[in-house]
Amino acid sequence: MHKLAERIANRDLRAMARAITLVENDDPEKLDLLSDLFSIKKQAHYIGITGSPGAGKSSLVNRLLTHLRSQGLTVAVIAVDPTSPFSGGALLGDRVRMNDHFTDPGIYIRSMATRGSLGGLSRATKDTLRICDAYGFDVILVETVGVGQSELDIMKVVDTTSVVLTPNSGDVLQIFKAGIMEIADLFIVNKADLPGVRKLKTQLEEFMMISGSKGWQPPIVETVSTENKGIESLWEELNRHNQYLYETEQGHEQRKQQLQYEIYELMREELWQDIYHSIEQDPGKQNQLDDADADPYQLAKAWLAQWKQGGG
Ligand SMILES: Nc1nc2c(ncn2[C@@H]2O[C@H](COP(=O)(O)OP(=O)(O)OP(=O)(O)O)[C@@H](O)[C@H]2O)c(=O)[nH]1
Ligand SMILES: [Mg+2]
Repeated sequence: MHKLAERIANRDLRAMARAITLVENDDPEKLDLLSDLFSIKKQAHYIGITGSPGAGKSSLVNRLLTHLRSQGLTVAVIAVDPTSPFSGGALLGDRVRMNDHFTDPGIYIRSMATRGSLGGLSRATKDTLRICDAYGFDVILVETVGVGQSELDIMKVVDTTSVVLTPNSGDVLQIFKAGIMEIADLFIVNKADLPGVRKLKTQLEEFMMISGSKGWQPPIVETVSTENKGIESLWEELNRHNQYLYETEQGHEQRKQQLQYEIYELMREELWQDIYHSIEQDPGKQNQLDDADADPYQLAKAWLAQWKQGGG
């Protein structure tokens, strides 16, 4: 077993942080380490929380943390900011709010950085979830800012995707356009203390009808995170979805598809790494790029053929 995996199995927090960095940096040992960790993971509940900037995601995460800790559950929070190459920015703001939790060993908070990882941010996020799972966290929350394509990809790696909306924000249309409607397992109407809740819910229901059903009817939960309202119902619904995933035929089917998607992604990444490095290390190929009239179709075909010949 990989040294780091052994240490993580023994609940060494620094080893866990080290493993996450290794994943972010596309270390060659990555797959071996992750495979070892996979064998000791417990099956934590991976929960994604996405939504427009300022919708109240961090406040909700904060409230959920307190609620889950009161039930004796341990929680890891992964903050992902796809718009920033280094991340950090979003977390800095969150740090202030999540301060009360920093000394609690049952809580781990970390922001994800891309650092040009070839596998992309969603891949690194999934691996990070697995690492936290192997360490033994019961629940892992992934907070991501925005409702675009990168958030969509990140949400594909969690078990339960929750989308935070606020009244009178125009969020619904944006979410619908981005295709997030189809993958949402739960809608959180936060800031339910503000006017326009009923209208928002009606809109949501209409869009859900257009988007069609996937066997699971996404519930709509109202919360006021500033007043700690609706957090218990939110947790109940999140749990209900987890049960759906593990205890129903459709849930099983959904997990199977997710597994297949993951294997394809891993294979794609490995393959691409291999091709990429073989090209980068070949000065002849770099020279070919100097030709202003270089035909990209021909070159792609030729380089691929050479890579295959080279035992790729
Ligand atoms: N009225 C009201 N304000 C809220 C509620 N929840 C959060 N807020 C406020 O909304 C603002 C944004 O909250 P955050 O939790 O930082 O939102 P966020 O979605 O994490 O924001 P980003 O990470 O920047 O995208 C803060 O000023 C909160 O106090 C709520 O239920 N009602
Ligand atoms: Mg936030």
